[in-house]
Amino acid sequence: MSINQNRRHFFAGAAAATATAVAASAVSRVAMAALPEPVLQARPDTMPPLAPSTGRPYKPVVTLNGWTLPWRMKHGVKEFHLVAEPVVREMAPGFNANMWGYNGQSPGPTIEVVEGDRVRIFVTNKLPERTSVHWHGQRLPNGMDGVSGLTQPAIEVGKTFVYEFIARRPGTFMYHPHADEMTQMAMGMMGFWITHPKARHPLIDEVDRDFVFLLNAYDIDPGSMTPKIMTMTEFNLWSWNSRVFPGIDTLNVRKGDKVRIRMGNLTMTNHPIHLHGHEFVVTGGDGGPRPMAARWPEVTTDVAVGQMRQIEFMADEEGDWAFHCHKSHHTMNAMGHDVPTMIGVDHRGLIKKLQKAVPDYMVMGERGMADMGDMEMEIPENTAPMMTGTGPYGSLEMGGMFSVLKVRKDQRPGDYKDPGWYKQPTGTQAYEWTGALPEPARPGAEKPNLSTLPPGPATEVRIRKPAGHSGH
Ligand SMILES: [Cu+2]
Repeated sequence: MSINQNRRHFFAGAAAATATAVAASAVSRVAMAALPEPVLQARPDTMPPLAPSTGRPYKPVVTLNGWTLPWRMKHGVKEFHLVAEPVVREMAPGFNANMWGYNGQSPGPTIEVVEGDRVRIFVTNKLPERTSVHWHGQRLPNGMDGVSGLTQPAIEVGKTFVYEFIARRPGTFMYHPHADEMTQMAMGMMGFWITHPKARHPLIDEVDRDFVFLLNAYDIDPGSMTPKIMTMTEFNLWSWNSRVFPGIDTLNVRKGDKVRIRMGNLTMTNHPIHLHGHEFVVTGGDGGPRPMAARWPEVTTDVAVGQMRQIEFMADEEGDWAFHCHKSHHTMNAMGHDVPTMIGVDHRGLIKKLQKAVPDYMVMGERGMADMGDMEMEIPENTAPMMTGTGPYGSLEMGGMFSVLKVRKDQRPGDYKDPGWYKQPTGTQAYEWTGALPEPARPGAEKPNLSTLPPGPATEVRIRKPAGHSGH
């Protein structure tokens, strides 16, 4: 089947899914009462933590640009209802994407339970194709592992399946389909899962703030809305919870808070996540909490494909601290790949000639890429600017996997509101030197005398510059 035929089926399927949604509402109320009513979320904002109303108490997490799924307690079982369906996700203000997700958003809602809870999850498939849900990292009966074809038949379009197991070990987990995975994850189907410890755990500290998000990536051409599902490695949007900077909310904390950040990587490459101004320790991963002897201070931790990492630190330095992936092309939004390096090339004469033919023509990268930050160049509608976001001192020249940890002494406990930009106290900020500049001393005297060196073999050196970014 050609790609074009696939795409046609894809959209025909989407129409079929809408028809299914209408049909579902015709099901009798009695039949529907057997299932918890699915809760949908329309907004991409960071929702306040969801305090547990029933069951064992715990301190809830905060999902960056996301939310936690409410449950109902039925005869001592926590019941959740996930609906797999097409959604429109706002990836950044002014930039929407057609995705697949759960309960109105991509990623799906975070599921929070307590160690020892019996959990029942209803999964309704409103996608145009079959699916399943795999509970990544959990101890559970084999038949609940959600691998379609291996541990269960796939959930066909319009069907609802039930997963049920006891959350046996506390930790940081995620969920995603194990059916047509490349398509369904490229379309945004994934979510976070936290199992809180049932009592004080020697390796799990209590924290004041506990943030969670998934690392994900999409390939959406500038000006279009639907991810290219045939893409395997060459993604052009690097996101946290399907948001790109400046669409990613800041992490707002009180000075002196103990902070935990949990991340899971469902992209197809690794991400060295870097925090400014503080050292953190990696306190756990997919396999559970780390033994104390395996914890040491870091400022960057690499999160490999399919891994979860939880980091913890004391937020004891006030300010606005950058928090981002350290692969520099992951802090940029969609762009063309085949751009030569133009630094130092003076093409003023050429531009004039070109602008006669193409009035809007603009050269990229003559003084680096910083011009892209406050670019006036026209971009297609529904496109996230490549490097953007404005701080108190101008353009940040960032996109993609970038956010800010805001540490304030007057941020109230439990308050997650953005406190605005930090005002550096007088005398604590880099400033312009306006005095005289002395000639720098150059090490000219130590230059080797080339004429006294023995002649080397005559070798022709060819420099081949890398083209494209394969292998990142
Ligand atoms: Cu990255």
